[in-house]
Amino acid sequence: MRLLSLIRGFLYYFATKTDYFAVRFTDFMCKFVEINNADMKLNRLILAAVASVLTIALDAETVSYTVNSVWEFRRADYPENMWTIVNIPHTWNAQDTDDDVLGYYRDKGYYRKQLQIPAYAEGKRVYLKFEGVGQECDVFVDGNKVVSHVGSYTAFSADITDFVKAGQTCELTVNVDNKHNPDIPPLSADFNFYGGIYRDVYLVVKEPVNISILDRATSGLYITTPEVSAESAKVCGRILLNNTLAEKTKVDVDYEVFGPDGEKVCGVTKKYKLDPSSVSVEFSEEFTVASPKLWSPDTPQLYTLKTVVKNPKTGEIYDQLSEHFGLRWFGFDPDNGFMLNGEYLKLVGTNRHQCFKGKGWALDDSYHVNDMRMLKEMGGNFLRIAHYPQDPTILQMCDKLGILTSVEIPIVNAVTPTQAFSDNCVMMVEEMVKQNFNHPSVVIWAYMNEVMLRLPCKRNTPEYKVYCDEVYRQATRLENTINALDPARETLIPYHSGLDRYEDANLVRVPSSIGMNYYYGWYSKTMEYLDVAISDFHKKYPDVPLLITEYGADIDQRIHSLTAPESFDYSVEYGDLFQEYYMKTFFNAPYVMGCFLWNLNEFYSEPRCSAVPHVNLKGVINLERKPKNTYWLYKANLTKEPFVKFADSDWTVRSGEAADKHRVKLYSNCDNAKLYHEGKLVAELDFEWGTATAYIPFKNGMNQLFVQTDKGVVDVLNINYRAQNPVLKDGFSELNVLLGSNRNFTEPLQRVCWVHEKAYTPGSWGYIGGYQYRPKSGNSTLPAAEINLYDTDNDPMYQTQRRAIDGFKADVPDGKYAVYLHWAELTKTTAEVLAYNLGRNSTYDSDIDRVFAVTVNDQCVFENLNVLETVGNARPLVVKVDLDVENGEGIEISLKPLRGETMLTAVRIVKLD
Ligand code: GCB
Ligand code: CA
Repeated sequence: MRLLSLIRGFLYYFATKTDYFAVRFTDFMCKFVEINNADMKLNRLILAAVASVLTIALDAETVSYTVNSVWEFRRADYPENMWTIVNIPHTWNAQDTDDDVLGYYRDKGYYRKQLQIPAYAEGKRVYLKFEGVGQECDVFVDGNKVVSHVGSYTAFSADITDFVKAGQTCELTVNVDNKHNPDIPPLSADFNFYGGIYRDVYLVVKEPVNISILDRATSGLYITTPEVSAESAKVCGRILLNNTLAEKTKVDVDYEVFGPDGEKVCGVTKKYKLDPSSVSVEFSEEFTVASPKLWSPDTPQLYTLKTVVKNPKTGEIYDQLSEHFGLRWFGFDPDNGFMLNGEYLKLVGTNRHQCFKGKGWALDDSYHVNDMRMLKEMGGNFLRIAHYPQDPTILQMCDKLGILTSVEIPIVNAVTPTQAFSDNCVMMVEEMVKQNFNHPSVVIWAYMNEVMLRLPCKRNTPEYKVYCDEVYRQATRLENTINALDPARETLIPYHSGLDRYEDANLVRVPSSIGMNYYYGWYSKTMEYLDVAISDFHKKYPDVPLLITEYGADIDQRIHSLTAPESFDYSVEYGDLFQEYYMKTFFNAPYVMGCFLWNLNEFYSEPRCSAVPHVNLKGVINLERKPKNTYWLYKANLTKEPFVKFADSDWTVRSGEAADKHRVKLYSNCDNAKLYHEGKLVAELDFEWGTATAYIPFKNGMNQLFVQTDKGVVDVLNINYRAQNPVLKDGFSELNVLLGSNRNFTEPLQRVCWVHEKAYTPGSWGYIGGYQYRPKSGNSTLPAAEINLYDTDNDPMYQTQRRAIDGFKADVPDGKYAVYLHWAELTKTTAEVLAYNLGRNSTYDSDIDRVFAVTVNDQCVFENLNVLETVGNARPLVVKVDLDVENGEGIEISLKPLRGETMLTAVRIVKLD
């Protein structure tokens, strides 16, 4: 009882204090109730308290809060009683998209929840709002279907008033299906299609006369800024009202515009009449704002339009809503760039996928917030929200931080030539445009990513012509829909590098700008071809604004290639070459309106089999949001506040030969810096394009690197260096060599440093005979196999091998040793052929028949080893051999072929004494 009256007192105080506090506090209380949902008794007590007070205080307010906690979930293929408790955001694919089994569950899943309807909902309207469910669903309240929705990336709402009772509990069920459906985009894509209720679910309680949330689940207030200049701006507010009463109703609507500092700029009260039982009736009002404070990435100042719907006689408030908007104008100058508020602004930023390590898409808001902060801190002023609309938090953050955006519907790779597919796309466009309408950060609506990539037939066939016509028809329909809904923004279609196919489909002049996704130097050709591609495009279409909607290289931060970095080795060094080249090219070309890195974050893509299987490694931050070098490269070139950062700062345990000089690379926006090694000045460096590099020897053990720039900022990096003496005499401890590989690989957990192979020379170590295995790919060969290794996270260790190898020798000193021999066969793979891999899909021998004998010093370890038979394909076989080395004999591993060629994957030699 004491607790109750305390709550009552609090509520009453806040509720009577101001409207604002009442809403906030109710919101808080309801969330509190939600969290304690499991505790029914406490729940009911609090609800009663909330209800008894809030009927007085809150009958003027919309109450809207998430009902995410304590749902029950069951996969349709599980036994009927196999319900588990889950919280929203939830997906049923978090694990099976990242395991060793190809494929993931794409079928039905059921959710249910005991939903409490607050007592204060008596006499009011009750709604549900879902921010996103993958990908089709039906929603029921106590068995009554209240709404269905198609598509994973947009919100929907339902009026459930007629199916619920205030103060009582109802059963909310959501039947979800994420099966492939040819009429729902995306049909295929380089990301996973997670099933489940993976974004927030809201319960909304409103007065019978209210601002409608039933128009495509928007807030019910659309704001346009048809004219903006430095002197003045025209602002138009369109409000949608519901009258659920059986009689005609008159309302007063107060419109008030507030400036970025909260000052009231203008306002007016309007009188409207609403017919009985009318839904989403539209009214609009225009304002003029003098000397507007313009919104831009440097000054993301937000105005607010507040609307209050009132009873004209009593002044009682029915509903109220405040929405942010920004005042800015923009457009393209195809020769010189994007213009914002009359000034050129090079758009530089990233794309983004909505997933995180171990979680798939089921992310709460804080993940979205953090990603946008990281983009802003990198200096990015643009986010291409590819390939689908994302959580509302993303655009809220972009408005607030000053990040321009494009938003896209999820057509990827291809279209289905059906009316149903086209209709669904039109519906998605409508939802996308309406739901994201008020955000000043949005300047482009986009659709159809690389839609000519997965052709259903050969080019230059009659079927191809039909497909091209269909793509054109669907594209123009989408373009017209967008222009009718929102003529104020630009439009965009992103292409892959096969421009001629888009010309075949007549797509070049459908949208107001073109995006190119370029991967020269990754999937095709050499990176220098980029220059040719962009200048050819601009020459051919001088009046078409060109944006670089994607470019990137997969990088695994554990892999370094010191001698010969190349594409598909996933090395940090190749990534650096690629990214520096691309950045300079785009920054030097004024006709490139913008360039958007693919991608902000690494992301899951189940069929991929690269250095980290199931993951696309092109993120400039990894799956856990640790920045890679490219992130710092951009920060150095885009931001002003002085900073300096060591490259490869996560590579803290390294190995190599004592005489090696090591790349010490720096990123900074300063002019120059002094580099110290163990307290001694070792280099004075000038930064160019934000980078500077020194080559210095490391000593065995800890090496402290310290840098200070002309602006006084500093960075420190401690490297634990495990020197292998070329002549393995003194202080030998261990040697870890990857055969058939030019890569170094550091296991982050065990901190074992694997180094690339070399040929044996007396007094040192290395392989004897054989060749590096390079799997064939469409246009050449690859440095490593694109095969997912079972039962290990150290896939890169096993994706290379040396074949026809006679042996491996290391002239180590006498003593006790453990010698670990690693093998893995890399044969047939069941992986799907990746469309976006262009010519880079690798092929493997399916008929490997390999038997060989292995001896270590004179000890026969295997008389006839058949790795494939022993452990199967793509599985590590690790054998530890104990050894006493005497009389300066060193270690010699010999392999003798019995059938086929010999093969060795890796060797680790550890001195035990
Ligand atoms: C593309 C696609 C994107 C892929 C990317 C890649 O062109 O638009 O969805 O993830 O290439 O990494 O291959
Ligand atoms: Ca799987």
